[in-house]
Amino acid sequence: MTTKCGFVALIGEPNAGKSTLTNHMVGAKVSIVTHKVQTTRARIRGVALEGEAQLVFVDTPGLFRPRRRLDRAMVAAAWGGAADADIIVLLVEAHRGITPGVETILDGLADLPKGRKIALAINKIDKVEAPVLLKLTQDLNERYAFAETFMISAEKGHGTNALRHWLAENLPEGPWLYPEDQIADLPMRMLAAEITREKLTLRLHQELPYQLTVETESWDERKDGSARIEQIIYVMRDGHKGIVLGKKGETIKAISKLAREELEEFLGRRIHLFLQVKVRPNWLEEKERYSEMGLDFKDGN
Ligand SMILES: Nc1nc2c(ncn2[C@@H]2O[C@H](COP(=O)(O)OP(=O)(O)OP(=O)(O)O)[C@@H](O)[C@H]2O)c(=O)[nH]1
Ligand SMILES: [Mg+2]
Repeated sequence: MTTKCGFVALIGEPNAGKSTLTNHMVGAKVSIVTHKVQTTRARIRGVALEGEAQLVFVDTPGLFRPRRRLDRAMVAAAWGGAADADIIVLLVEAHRGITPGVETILDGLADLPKGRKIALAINKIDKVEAPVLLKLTQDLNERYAFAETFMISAEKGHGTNALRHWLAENLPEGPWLYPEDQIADLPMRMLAAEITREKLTLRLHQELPYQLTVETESWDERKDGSARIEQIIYVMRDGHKGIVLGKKGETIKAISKLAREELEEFLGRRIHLFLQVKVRPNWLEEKERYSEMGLDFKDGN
């Protein structure tokens, strides 16, 4: 029996559906998803099996024009993920088409190390009519010679089987990198922090989600099988702290409840979650914050 194994990097503009596709392929939520752009901040690996092939999906931060140190580190992580992968899948949103952002990414493909297969996945096909799709497929393939084009809906699962089969066929032969039952390789404390950040991002408005970060401070196993988890939410201003806490602490209470429920479901046991908000005006310039996020501080210089 010959096994296959390799890395499949999913790249694209923010909001293209990379994390949704990762979760769909893995069959579990390993990467957080929101309707807002720039949700994913670091590379998240999710593992899927297809016949004799182990597909290691690398969900990446969206590619956009970076302004801050954090943005630059995110974009560097995304291109780095592509450069290290065996196969790259570029996700383009069907209803948005070839935006200036997509143009920039298409230009960037030329700079990747040679020898990688690059496929195109037009996502969110549930939002457009067939003629639009055919035209977009044509236009994109004129701009870059993709190894293959797929039309998918990551959310509804349309077209994803064909993509999975093709990926499995095109991965190199080799031993599996992960045990059969492993679906992610993000440390649990990071995954737990991500879940809380997802709830914060969904609940808070405007720029606030982009100006905070969540870290798991402690994780204690208890005799009764439950775990006590303490997390810190770093914000940049006193005013932000007030908003995160909400009137009489209502906001943080609601966020904490949602995060705890999701953690309990994911881990299949009781969790005691304690959230604390700290004002840290300069966290975006602190090296330790980046390593906690799984990003390289240098990349943001
Ligand atoms: N209608 C529709 N919505 C989708 C589809 N795939 C993803 N979405 C939605 O698009 C939004 C963004 O999805 P994400 O998976 O977070 O996108 P992403 O590319 O990981 O975004 P970043 O992490 O910000 O780069 C979410 O609201 C998803 O529910 C799809 O096939 N159809
Ligand atoms: Mg994402």
